[in-house]
Order: sequence, then C-alpha cells, then structure tokens
Amino acid sequence: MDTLQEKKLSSQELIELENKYGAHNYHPLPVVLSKGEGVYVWDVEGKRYYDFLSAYSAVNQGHCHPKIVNALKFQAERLTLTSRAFYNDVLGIYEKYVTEYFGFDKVLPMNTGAEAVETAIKLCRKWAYEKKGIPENEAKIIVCENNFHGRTTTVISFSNDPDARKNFGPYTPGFIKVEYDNLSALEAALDMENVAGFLVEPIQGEAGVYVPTDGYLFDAWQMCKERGVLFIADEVQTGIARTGELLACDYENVKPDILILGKALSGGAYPVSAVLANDDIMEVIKPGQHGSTFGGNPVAARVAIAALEVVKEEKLAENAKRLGELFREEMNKIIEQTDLIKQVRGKGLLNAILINDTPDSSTAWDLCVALKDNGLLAKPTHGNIIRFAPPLVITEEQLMDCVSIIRKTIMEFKK
Ligand code: IF1
Repeated sequence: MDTLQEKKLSSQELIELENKYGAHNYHPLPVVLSKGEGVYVWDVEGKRYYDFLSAYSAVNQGHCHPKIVNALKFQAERLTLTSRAFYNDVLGIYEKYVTEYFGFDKVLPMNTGAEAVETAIKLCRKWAYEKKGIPENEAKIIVCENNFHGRTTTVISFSNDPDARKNFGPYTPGFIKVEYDNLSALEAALDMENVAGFLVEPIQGEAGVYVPTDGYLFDAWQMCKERGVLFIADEVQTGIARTGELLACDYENVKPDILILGKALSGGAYPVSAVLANDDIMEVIKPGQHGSTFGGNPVAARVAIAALEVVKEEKLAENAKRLGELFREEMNKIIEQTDLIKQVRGKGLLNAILINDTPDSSTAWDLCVALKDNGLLAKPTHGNIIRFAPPLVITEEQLMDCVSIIRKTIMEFKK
C-alpha cells in the first residue's frame, strides 16, 4: 500500500506523527495545512486561512501558481536532474534570462538561500586573494549585528542570535560585526586591513523587519566602492518584488557587486537560489572549485523562469508597493485604538507589528493563535514582533478583509 494512501489522518494525528518521528527544530503554530491556492491555504479539516507569512516570502507569486506548477510538471516529466557533469537544454536559457533580468554578466545557480550566501562568501574571499591581493586566509567580511543569512556553520558563526549559534562551534573566523544602519561603524570597519566584502540584508527580516534609514544602503555602497570592498546584498527575503521594487536595493539605485537570491526565485515550488555577479568577480571560480548536485538542474531552471515571468506579467512589485502603503495606513489606524500594538514598520508587503509586551512574553504567540482561529496565519519573529507578509498577488479586497480580521482579533484580545 502506498504510505500516503493510508486513512485520512486528522490534524492532531498528523501533529503527533511530526512530534514522534521528526526532529524538533521548529515550533509550528498548531495548524496542519493540506492545500494552497493564491493567498489561501486550507487545513486538513477544510478550514480556509489567509497566508500572511508566504513561507517567509518564498510564495510571493501565491500558492501553486498555475504557470509555475505547469513549468514544474512539464520539466519533471522530461528530465529532472543531470548533475553539472553534462549540459542540459534549460540551464543556459535560464542563465541568460536571469542575468539579463537583474543586470549581471553571470549567475552561479544553487538551491537554498544559505548555500547561496556560502557561495557569495567563497566568491568574495577568492576574489580578494586573486584580484585584490589580500594575503591568503586573511580576508575579512563585514556583517551586521542581528543579521540572518541562513543556518550553515559558517553563516551562524557570524550570527549573534544565541539560538542560531550556541553549541555549534568551533566557528568560522574572518567576519567583523558592525551595528546595522550605522555608517560610522561601517566606515571604521572598512578602514581595517584585509576587508574583502560587506554582506548586508537591505531590510533585516528575521531581526524584526528593520528598515534602515533612507540613504544607508547607498552610502554604504559608495563607501565600499571607494575602498574596493565588495558590496554583497542578501535579497533572499527582500528580493523578487517583496518590498515594492524588484529588489530592495532598487529603492536607492544600489547595484550590488554580488547579489544573492532565493525563496521566491522559484515561487515556493522548488528550492532555487542564485548568486549573480559580473565577470571580473565570477571568473575567479574555475571548473571543479565550487558546485552542487542539484545546482542548476533543469527543473529549477524552468521553474525559476516561470516564477520571474509571473513577477513581471502580474506587476507584483507595483501591487506590493501600493497595498503595502495601504496596509501600514490601516495598521496605524488600529494602533491608535489599542495599546496592544506599538508600531508597524516595513516596505511593500514585508511588514511587522511590534507588540506592546516584553520579548519573552507569550503575547505575540497568543495573538497569532487568535489570528489563526479567525482565519489568518502569521507567526512571531523574535519575541514580541509579528511579521505580516502575504503573497504579492493579494487583491485590495482580500487585504482589507485581512485588515478586518487583524482589527477584530486585536480588539477582542485579552492578554
Ligand atoms: C528558518 C526569515 C529566518 C533569509 C535571508 C538567507 C536565508 C534566509 C535574508 C537562508 C532564510 C528563512 C529560514 C527559515 C525561516 C526564515 C527566516 F527571516 F525569513 F524569517 F529564519 F530568519 N538570507 N530565512 O531570510 O535561506 O537556506 O532558508 O533557503 O531557518 O527557520 P534558506
């Protein structure tokens, strides 16, 4: 008997299976999803919810977008994986498409965001030794306090989140931490010796959707350029139209030396990530010096083309910008009527509200459970911050329906 054909299990039974047989590396909200379409997801019992997390901004194009699913199905029935030991008939077309789409000479295709960040770090270091003349093993990369760039050992080596870092040592050296959105701190670090790159999130997502001061990214980029330091933008979460522009860097016309993409690069249908750079940087990687079994596979390539076409065809950045402004306006009206929420912040449809309670309180979690009961799914980031990030295909009518759900839940909420 096919394992999945066993009798239909209830949410509770499925939760118990995950608890018993799955590592406890997450603490999910108590809801078991079985179907997704556009801005909606349904649980096992058939209850419909608005998805206000979008799988951490991987489902910008909406759940199971037909164009993306058809691309996935088409390629899955033809050729799924060749490895890069051989060429395939989709990768070159995708590489041309994605490099022209974002304006770079070349792309190095990977699978997860963390892999792409690791790739960018290796690329920056190798460039530093072979092009900038930094002594081998002496390259330093500047990162920001409260960063989130993934969960691999090197990446958590420069995290300051104890949960992400503790007891995973020994840690990878070669990183300098500076305060986010602080140009003088960055300048001081840039004046240190052997600095190769500056790795930054244009908006710090996991930290709680921290939008830096206008001009910070541009000035940081200029300071790096003046010193021959690579500006590395991690747009895994902020990219692909999420913040109301194709890239968050576009707000300040910043052109990163290395651009990191993931998540919505595939619309959430398949793990696809990418590192883009121009030839003078990308050419330091020679055959056999970096790779991945699945990186650049034909399914990923075809899915990513479809996902990027949807962004343009459905004007998702424009929609995110317009409805993001409306959402923050509506949240600010609610904030005036309650002392439960202190602030709303964000750009486009990457927003978060600050709960008026201590970070170690359960208020944000409890509010998310109440939102779930009222048909909207969201999850706290750190402590007292709830991220609100619906798929970018959301309509104004659906958004206003969600605002009503959020208002109702907050007004009825008892700590
Ligand atoms: C989790 C949030 C966390 C990212 C940025 C790289 C990666 C991420 C800016 C790595 C991944 C995910 C990971 C997931 C929860 C989510 C997340 F910020 F999006 F909410 F954790 F901070 N750069 N973010 O945001 O990409 O390897 O996951 O494909 O680990 O719990 P990945």
